[in-house]
Amino acid sequence: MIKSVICDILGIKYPVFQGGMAWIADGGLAAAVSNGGGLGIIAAGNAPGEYVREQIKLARSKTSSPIGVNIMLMSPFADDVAKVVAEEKVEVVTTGAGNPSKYMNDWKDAGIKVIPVVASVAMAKLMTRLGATALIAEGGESGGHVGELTTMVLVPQVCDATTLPVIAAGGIADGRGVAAAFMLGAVGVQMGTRFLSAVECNIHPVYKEKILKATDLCTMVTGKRLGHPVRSLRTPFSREYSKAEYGGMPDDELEALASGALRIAVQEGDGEKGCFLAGQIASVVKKEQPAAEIVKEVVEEAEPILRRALTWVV
Ligand code: TUI
Repeated sequence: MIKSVICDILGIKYPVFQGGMAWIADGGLAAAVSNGGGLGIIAAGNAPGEYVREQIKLARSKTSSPIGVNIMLMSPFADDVAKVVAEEKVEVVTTGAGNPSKYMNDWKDAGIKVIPVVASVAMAKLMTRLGATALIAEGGESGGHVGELTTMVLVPQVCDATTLPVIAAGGIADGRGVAAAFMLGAVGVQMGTRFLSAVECNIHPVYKEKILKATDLCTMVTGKRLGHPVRSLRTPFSREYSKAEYGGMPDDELEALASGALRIAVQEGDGEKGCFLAGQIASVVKKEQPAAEIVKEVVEEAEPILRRALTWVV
């Protein structure tokens, strides 16, 4: 049994968070993960506050365990969602793709535990100073919005820069990743790509199939030119976007090309027009299974790996 300080702080059984994947992580998935002893997280993505309120209520109707909401800070509705999470008093708020400083006091006043995603040491130090509960150090192996650094180098440097508990994310999808995260100083993990295969993950069957068939080199990063690098599966869409990006397409046309592509992947499974966000570890995701089973399995796999590592210490 692996238990860490983050389990005690949040009142969860296993130190496993489910990443707040935009358009994907709804109240149903979050509740399934929380019922399995992890921390289920509803993704606000680009949705308005009332959508998030509905999903919080849905999750609450399915679980009495703690849940989280992820706020994507580039969203035009970020202020709106920030208010809703305080009103609904969710146990945990995670943030991504930006700096949540302006919301921290309101959330803390509402008794919410704030766990920002950081992609640099500077952001880790700032969030520590502003009173975050813990930090998620997410490396660029992850799907979706990515920073510059890999998990391997980010996690130890963030651990050195903060006294807060650190959750590792990016490139973790099984027990080996969990064990490695603990070796780097983390006290928990966040996984996104692995939960795409969950029974309770409501994505188009084509999306799930693409994840189960993925190989090591099947993702790429687009969007660097506009300052929003995003990792997704190599598809006709991502290749076309990349060509346009490096071929000098004007910014507004480039943005129009991307708009709606996440929704199209998730809801329509359209391999031509969809943007299928996925991390570099997708190929270790082998089968569809209940979310609760995923949570338990990765932790149980990690335990003998950590024990075996110690046998090499003489
Ligand atoms: O947020 C994510 N991953 C995401 S968000 C998303 S939705 C989206 N839609 C369209 C365009 C772009 C995104 C899909 N995937 N991960 C957490 C994360 N946050 N990774 C890296 C960061 C990050 C980066 C910079 C956090 C803070 C930061 O600070 C910059 C600053 O403001 O100083």
